[in-house]
Amino acid sequence: MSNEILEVNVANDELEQMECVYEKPDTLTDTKMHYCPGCGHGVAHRVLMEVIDELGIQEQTIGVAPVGCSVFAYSYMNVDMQEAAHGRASAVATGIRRIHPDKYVFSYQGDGDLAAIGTAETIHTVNRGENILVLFINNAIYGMTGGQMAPTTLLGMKTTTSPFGRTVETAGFPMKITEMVATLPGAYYVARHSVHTPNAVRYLKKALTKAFQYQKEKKGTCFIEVVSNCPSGWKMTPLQANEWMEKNMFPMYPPGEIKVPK
Ligand SMILES: Cc1ncc(C[n+]2csc(CCOP(=O)(O)OP(=O)(O)O)c2C)c(N)n1
Repeated sequence: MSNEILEVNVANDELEQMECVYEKPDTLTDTKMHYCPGCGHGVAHRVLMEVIDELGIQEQTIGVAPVGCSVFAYSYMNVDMQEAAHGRASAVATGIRRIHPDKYVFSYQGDGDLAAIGTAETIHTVNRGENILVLFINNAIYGMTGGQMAPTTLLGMKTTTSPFGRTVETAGFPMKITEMVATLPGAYYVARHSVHTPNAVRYLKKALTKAFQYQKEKKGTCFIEVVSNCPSGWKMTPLQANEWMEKNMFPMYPPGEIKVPK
């Protein structure tokens, strides 16, 4: 239920008697998000910002968001933010972290961004072991531009540019870029989680907390994938999208820790 509906239906004195079960952290602004109902981006934003809030590093954190559905992340995330050109977020984050070695720096990137136009930047950033967190939101399509096929699109998956389903013959195999970067020596911590259940959120929060700790210790690149949904692009209800994601995305992109420090 949105705040607007709450304000209309519930009188102020009734509201005062209600128990507050959740408060938005200071690290999220009051700006209403533009995301579609059920989209994982909004939850991923909240989880990331909750962790930054709990670690007390709001003033020391700088985020980089490129083009994609999360292009307005700077309006929602109440930390210093820098926009990057499509695919270039990890390169921009590299520059920021090198200039500010004592700040916490993250990039927040979609799969079209990170695994298509930004493949080179992604691989070289991790290979150099840059002390940043790369947060990779994989919804298997280009969400913002209308649901085109991405490198992460599943075989047989219908998108606006693969209306009969992705085939190996024309588009190759789904790219498991998270497993690929885990093979690079610069990758210190690599994990894959999701945000579609409370339990999944708990795992992601733990992973993000570790990543910021490792970044403080200058251990190298931390890379966390969030397998996410796109109800609008997949043309499903939010519930159907989450069920479809579990059934179809998880076999290809299984949640769990992929590379952990020895
Ligand atoms: C250099 C450049 N090429 C292409 C585009 C068009 N474009 C904008 S967003 C986008 C896809 C974003 O998809 P993804 O990174 O998966 O994020 P999502 O929207 O799904 O969260 C594309 C191709 C652009 N803005 N700039």
